[in-house]
Amino acid sequence: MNTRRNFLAAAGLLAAGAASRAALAVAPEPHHRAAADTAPPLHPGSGRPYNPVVTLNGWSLPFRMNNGVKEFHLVAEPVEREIAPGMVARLWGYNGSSPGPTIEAVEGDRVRLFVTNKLPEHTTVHWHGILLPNGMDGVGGLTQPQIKPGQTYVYEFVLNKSGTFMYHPHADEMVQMAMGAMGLFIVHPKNPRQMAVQRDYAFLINAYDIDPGASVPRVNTMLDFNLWTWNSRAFPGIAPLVAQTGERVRIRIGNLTMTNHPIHLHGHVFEVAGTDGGWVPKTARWPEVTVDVAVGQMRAIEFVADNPGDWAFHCHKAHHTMNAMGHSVPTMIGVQQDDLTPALQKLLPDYMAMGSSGMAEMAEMDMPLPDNTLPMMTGRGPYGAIEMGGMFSVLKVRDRLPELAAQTPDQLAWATLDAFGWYAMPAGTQARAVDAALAPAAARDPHAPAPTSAPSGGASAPAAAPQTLQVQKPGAHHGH
Ligand SMILES: [Cu+2]
Repeated sequence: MNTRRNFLAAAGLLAAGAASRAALAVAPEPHHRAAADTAPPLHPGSGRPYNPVVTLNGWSLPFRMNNGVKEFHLVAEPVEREIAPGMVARLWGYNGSSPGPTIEAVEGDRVRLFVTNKLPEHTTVHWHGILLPNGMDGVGGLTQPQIKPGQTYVYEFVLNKSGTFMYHPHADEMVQMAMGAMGLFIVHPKNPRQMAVQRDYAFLINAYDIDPGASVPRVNTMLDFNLWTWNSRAFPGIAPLVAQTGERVRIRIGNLTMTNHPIHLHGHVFEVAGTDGGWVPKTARWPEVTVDVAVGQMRAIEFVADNPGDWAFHCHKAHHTMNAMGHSVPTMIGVQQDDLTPALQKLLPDYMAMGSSGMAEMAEMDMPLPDNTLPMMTGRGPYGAIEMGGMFSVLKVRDRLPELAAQTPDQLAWATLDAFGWYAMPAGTQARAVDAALAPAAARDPHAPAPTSAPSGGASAPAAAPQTLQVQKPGAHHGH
């Protein structure tokens, strides 16, 4: 008991250091979770009250109170992560998952974080965005010795600011983050009524370069990643976000990739309510439909879910809403491949001509893929293939959440995409096919030169335009 008290006293004063055997004896038993579904929000059983977040396809790390200190135990280790059904990646993470579990605490809390290294190389943990004593910053070589394999270190500091933060190694950083070692660190306001929302979602943006058929990321990739993920999940593996009409929704986003991601929400206008530095004063917010989250940044967006429907929510870099593909795929639009296909199929029986009129056909094709490989574009909605992959999900807003109406909002938060079906559009509110003759003629710039009959492209010119573009009649009224 004496040893323990001495350790606890010392921990507050010293920089992060290797935990003694006595210290390890008091470290909380580490919690593990390997499942990739969304865990229910973890309501605190002790400590200050707060409204827990829902981590998309993730979970929050249970803690214990020890003489007023909130104690967590992270274990850095190799993990297996299902990126989406049909593909499992071998990554590095914490406590059984990549990303590691979300750490939730409250402004004013003193936290004690034990870190055990079960990776094959040394590591550290940097608490990204949190203001703390220099010795707790987790930069291997600069503020502490590296945590060698098998060692346990302890970090301890007081959280003096609420907001959305992250944790990740600051040791062999490029490799360890390319392998998926990272997590969210949420600090809730001391007053649970401050900044209260009905739904509080959180996820990290990450990216991997995993060859088709492989399961271990290439760790030397700088920019040319091929799997664009949220919480190490790609569409259709990313959980939907759910809200009831009128609810205030917060989505917290942290970016630990090597590039920026313009995150775009359909059907709603949001405000950036939180940045790296904390909360944005209400008077300083402006309306947005896309928020660019730069490398190393955190953003919390907020909006009232006032528009029922199944709304796309995705990164607006188009190649980030696709799964792994060869970058050397040539552009084939307009190329007639009919003659080539039989010849090539003699050599490559699985060969399919693709891309002559775009790539949409690929979403419907049953292409032969190597094992453990996701289709480039996938996911099915009520009207067919969604033709998406990567960083794409759906915000499902309903006036009433029928099948689950008896449950609490908290319980609804982790509902899956098919838990309550697709949005039924009210009559007359959906785009539909019509007879082209009913449409007004397309307006044309009167000063533009008349289109020539023979395109200059010669043999490789695109095939005839689709029928719908040929309805313009001479003398018809030109739109204005
Ligand atoms: Cu992106």
